[in-house]
Amino acid sequence: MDSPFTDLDRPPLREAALRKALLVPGGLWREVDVVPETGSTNADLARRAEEAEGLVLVAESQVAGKGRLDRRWSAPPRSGIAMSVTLAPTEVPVARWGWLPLLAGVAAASAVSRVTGVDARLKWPNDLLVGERKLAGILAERAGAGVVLGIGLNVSLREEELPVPTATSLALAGAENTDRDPILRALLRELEEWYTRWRLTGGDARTSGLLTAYTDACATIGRRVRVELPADRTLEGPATGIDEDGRLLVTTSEGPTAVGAGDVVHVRPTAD
Ligand code: BT5
Repeated sequence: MDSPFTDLDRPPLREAALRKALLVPGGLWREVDVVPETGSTNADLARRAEEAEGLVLVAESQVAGKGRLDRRWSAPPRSGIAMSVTLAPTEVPVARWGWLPLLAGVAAASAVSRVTGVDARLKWPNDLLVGERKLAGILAERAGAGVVLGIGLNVSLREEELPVPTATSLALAGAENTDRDPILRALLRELEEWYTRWRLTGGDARTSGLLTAYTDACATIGRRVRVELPADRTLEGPATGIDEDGRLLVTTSEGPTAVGAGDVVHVRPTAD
């Protein structure tokens, strides 16, 4: 399975073509590297966070892929996209940086829909779902003066390869196209477009159009949810929207409460 030639359905990414398409004058992306294997692309870029924004690192295989809160992200080599980028929106107040993982979700859902025809919904804060199953996860971590934003997207995984039964892949969701090169290109272009728009408004989700785009794609808003917080605390009630800092608004018996991604262990829909 480890040779690039044994699985013809999983050709390697074409680094030179990706660079040619993405590294354009005046663009956000400054460097695009594709490595055959690493521990975690987020960890690698966190070590280089002070260098510049616009660094892109993609791994064909991750052996210590990170989720949030010490959880793991795992997928077979070349079965998906494991990518991180550095961003430093210094003109945006830090409180609003909570929008970055949400922004990445909007960009990823839009790229996936355009290239593969698969309609993914967003589960606040950071998951792309098809039905109730997870197609992609996003991890934003503060590093240096900015943020490392990582995205893991399942592309060609077969049912028996899924790391957890709650996962899915583009192939399993009936994608028209499972070629990773155009998916990755679209993902980085959408990310650049949304990031630039958001940043130019000083991180204003309303005027940048991000709030509307997120709300339209979000499967969490309008549902009753149970939010698990650290130390066994929970909140329960209808999720009614997202505030200006990207926090989920939940109406509990004590009134409206805003929950930040950093506070959450799990958000689950509950039966009414
Ligand atoms: C996430 O965490 O969903 C964020 C995942 C971010 C992964 C990317 S890959 C590139 C970059 N470099 C990294 O090291 N990380 C980022 P969380 O919400 O905590 O979800 C983690 C949970 O998702 C795990 O505990 C599993 O239950 C499940 N999971 C693991 N691998 C999965 C997969 N391939 N597909 C779907 N679910 C998965």
